[in-house]
Amino acid sequence: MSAPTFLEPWQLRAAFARSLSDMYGKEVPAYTTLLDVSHEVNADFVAQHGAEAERLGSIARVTAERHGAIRVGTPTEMSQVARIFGAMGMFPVGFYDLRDASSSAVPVISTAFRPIERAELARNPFRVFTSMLVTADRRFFTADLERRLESFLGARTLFGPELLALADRAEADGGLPENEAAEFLRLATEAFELSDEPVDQAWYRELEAVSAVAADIGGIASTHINHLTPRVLDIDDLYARMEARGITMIDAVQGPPRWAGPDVLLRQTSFRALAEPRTFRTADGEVVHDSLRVRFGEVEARGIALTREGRAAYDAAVVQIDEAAAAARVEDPGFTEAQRQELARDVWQQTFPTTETALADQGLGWFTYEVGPDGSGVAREPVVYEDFLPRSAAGIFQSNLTSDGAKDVSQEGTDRDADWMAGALGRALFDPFDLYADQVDRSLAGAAETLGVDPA
Ligand code: OOG
Ligand code: NI
Repeated sequence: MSAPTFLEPWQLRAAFARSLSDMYGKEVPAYTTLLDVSHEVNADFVAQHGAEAERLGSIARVTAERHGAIRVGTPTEMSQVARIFGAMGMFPVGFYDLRDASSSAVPVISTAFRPIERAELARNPFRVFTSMLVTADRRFFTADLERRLESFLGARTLFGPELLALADRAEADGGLPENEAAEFLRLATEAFELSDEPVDQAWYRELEAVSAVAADIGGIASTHINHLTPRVLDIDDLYARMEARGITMIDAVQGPPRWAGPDVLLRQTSFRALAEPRTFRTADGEVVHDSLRVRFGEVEARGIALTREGRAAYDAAVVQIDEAAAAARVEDPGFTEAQRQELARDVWQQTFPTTETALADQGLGWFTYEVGPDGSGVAREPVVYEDFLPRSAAGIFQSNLTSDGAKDVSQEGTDRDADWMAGALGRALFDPFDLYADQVDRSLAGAAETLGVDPA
């Protein structure tokens, strides 16, 4: 008899990504169409570009690659999520404050759970953008509404004791035996299914008037995966193919424009999923069937990670593009999205160099250095961006909302920062720039050792 198999964190992570993907495909059929089209795009891209296509991740990695998005209500729920993902070798990276990133009402702060080691990322880079409601923010919630929200959230259980116990055990033991692993994965997947429990209609509508995101998080007694995003090697090709299939995409790809130089950071686009059935309980106890549009389909293309300097240049370019587009719109109210993209490309050309070599030489992008197998020659490899962009995230939240909600700008917002988030999580919050720098340093040290030279 063979010894029972033991699943390591990365195996739990890969299996969980697959299990969520199967579940989400059943719940949101358009997601399956998106996966089909993504596979076509990637296969064609690899056929056209050969080995060059795999510089930012092997095709095996890219094919399995997904990010998910979930939303919770309280620091306690956030810390439980951290335990579940901790079991899968996923750790909180980065702090995103989406309350100010847009004019619409998105009363959340977020982090992303993901693997942090290079080898772990190569095995399976599954990441989950995780947002939590800021119920204390007076621009969104009155003291009375905050109190009722807290009491509603405090009374619900998103993750049962059995799931959390298995998560803790996996994290402590570095994995789980086969049977426990199967149970852990089943319970974890189930925790993110869309529930068909009737929703208190008055409560849901009251929160929705403030923010659709607040209603989605705090109006129901369970949580669900909001979207699951595959990665493609050519997002413009994907966009065109989805439209050709009759699926209407949002009117732009978010993030950097398409241009002739190296792709950096993250480009994303999405489409609205069909309305899903939801059961409500009215004030007089009647159960009514209605539908809700909350979830959607999203897809992304990943580029080279930028250094702090590169990122500052990116942020400045975004502001410059916005200002120029706003001015152009005043001048000509018929200013189109195509014209805006043209403008973005111009700003881009003035900001970023057109070659990877220049991106490396100017210290704008991260690159690792590998000594060739014969000990001669050092190859420079781009580091792929593993994180998110606050502005695109806010855009993704927003483009799929049915109403803007109501934000009282006369009120002061509540201070929230990375330290506060680490406290809520009950564990260290990693800084993405430190992680990229670390990857690069290690590659330099390794290369220096192989060559027998001083890394400095
Ligand atoms: C998360 C939105 C952010 C992304 O890809 O930027 C996100 C959400 O809708 O909960 O997933
Ligand atoms: Ni997303």
